[in-house]
Amino acid sequence: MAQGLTVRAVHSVGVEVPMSYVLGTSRGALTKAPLLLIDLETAEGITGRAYLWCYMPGVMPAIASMLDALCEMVRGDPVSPQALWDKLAQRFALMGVQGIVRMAMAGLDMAAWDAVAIAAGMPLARLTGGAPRPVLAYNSCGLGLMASPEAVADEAEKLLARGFRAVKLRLGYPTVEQDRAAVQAVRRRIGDDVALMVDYNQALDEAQALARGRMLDGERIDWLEEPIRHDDYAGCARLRAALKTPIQIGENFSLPIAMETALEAGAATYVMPDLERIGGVTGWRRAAALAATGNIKMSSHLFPEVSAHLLTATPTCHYLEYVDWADRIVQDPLRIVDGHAVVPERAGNGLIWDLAAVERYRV
Ligand code: SMN
Ligand code: MG
Repeated sequence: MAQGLTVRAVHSVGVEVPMSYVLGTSRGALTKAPLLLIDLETAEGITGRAYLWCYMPGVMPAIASMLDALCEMVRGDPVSPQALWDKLAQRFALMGVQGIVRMAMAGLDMAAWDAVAIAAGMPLARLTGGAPRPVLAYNSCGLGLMASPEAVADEAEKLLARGFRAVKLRLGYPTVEQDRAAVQAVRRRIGDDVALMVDYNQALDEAQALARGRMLDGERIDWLEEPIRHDDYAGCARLRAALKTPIQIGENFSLPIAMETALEAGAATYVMPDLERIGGVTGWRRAAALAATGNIKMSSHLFPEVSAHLLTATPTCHYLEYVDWADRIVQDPLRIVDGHAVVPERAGNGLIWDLAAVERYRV
């Protein structure tokens, strides 16, 4: 029997975890994962957990302090994620539910859903209308911009361990020929049966995106991700009309309203919302409904542990983006078998901190 829960306290700890592969993006190289670990304590003794990916370690204290401010506003309230979201959105209406306000709210929301699932004795998948099952994943741990196409191909081959049948290559080299060389080197190495996605992280203008997209149209690419500015939906729609390769956007959708606007503009063949930008589990569920209505395939961005649960309840479920960045600080890292994520049967989202590791990587 599920208990009613009330918010008692929110604690957060920043860690910087070494990444197993350096990730060179068109927007800079990532070598360590700055994660803010969140514990939502309830008066009933159940603790909900979540983490935020903070992009740079310097902003973690600001997000932690934002979480403290949120906690002050909802201390003693029922742990009802929608009601907590609505109350905080109302309180922050003048400032705007954007940037780190929205990240902190999303982190609190994910932790609140975890607490509710634990209280209900169910995995988050089941609580949200899905069920634990293998979720098709692509290995996104590496394949950044590198010094030579052969180095990229070597890494692509390593990423096929554990049965992965899909990988994502970061592009945005200075020239179209270098992009093509990286794609062709990877394709030669992984063979024809492995799906290959590419991600520009918004590096191109529309004319460049058209030229590189035409090149990619000849290379059997499964999706072309964020070729141009993430919020240029008209530009994305024009690229989508001009190119054969599917256009993937969504990691930068700020709340479900942005996804709704993008879909209305015809900007995306596929979507891939990010839990800390779309509005936590609460925002994800609305995004999943929009994708279902539009019959648009939906993947996840980062946060594979929580996203895997939610994808089982997402009608147009496509791919889980798999990264191993939280593996070193959790007791049971998300398992991959045969290229699929194994959604744990344990109650909640499955995140339990390895406290010794948290101490080791604490900042
Ligand atoms: C990405 C963006 C930000 C951090 C890590 C990775 C990339 C992705 O755009 O889609 O994985
Ligand atoms: Mg991306």
